[in-house]
Amino acid sequence: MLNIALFGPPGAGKGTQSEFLIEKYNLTYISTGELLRKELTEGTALGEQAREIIASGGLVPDEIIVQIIEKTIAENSQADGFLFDGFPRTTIQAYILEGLMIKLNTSLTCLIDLEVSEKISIERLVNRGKTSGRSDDNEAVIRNRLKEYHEKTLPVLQFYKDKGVRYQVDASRSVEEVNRDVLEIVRKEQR
Ligand code: B4P
Repeated sequence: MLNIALFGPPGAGKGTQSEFLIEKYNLTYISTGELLRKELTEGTALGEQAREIIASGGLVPDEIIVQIIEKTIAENSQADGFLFDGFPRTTIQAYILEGLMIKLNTSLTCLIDLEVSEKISIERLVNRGKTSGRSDDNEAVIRNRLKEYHEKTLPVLQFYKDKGVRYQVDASRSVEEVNRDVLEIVRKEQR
């Protein structure tokens, strides 16, 4: 079973690279950001709990993320493999993912860390904000998302470095160049 996590700051290109990978490897796509936005659109109780936090650029509490992830994995327990986009984002979430993978008798194959500078993150997301309609795609909120990333998400890397499954990719290049490196990592890990 192939299980991949795409990691990186806001605007690194996680969503963009996910599209190539799910198509090529027939993976079940789990983007916590997308799942949360669906809850917001549907106006569920969970979505309402998350709305203000997302709009201000904070991280949604782990308890909410766990509910969403457990439900989505349970609904897709027969999947050939998973692609996690934007999860895990805290060390607690990394432990939770490990437990869920063990239950499925599998493990995370690789975590691909898409590295970009803050300058590029901000440029890409401000640009996307012109058309995305996302409440969190404006400069003040993006800066807060980056702050949260540095404080709460970056420490997750150590967890995967220790397990020997963390790979780095320079994500400041074109979509095609990044994609070539990402596919190369997955090809090697699949063996
Ligand atoms: P996400 O939806 O995950 O938002 P993100 O980190 O900004 O990633 P996104 O997928 O949108 O951007 P990408 O890197 O693909 O999360 C939103 C919010 O939900 C979080 O702030 C948080 O509040 C909450 N949340 C989600 N998951 C959570 C969790 N696990 N725990 C707690 N809270 C959670 O960048 C895309 C942009 O860059 C696009 O415009 C694209 O066109 C452009 N781009 C990509 N690659 C490019 C390239 N190579 N060159 C030029 N442009 C490129």
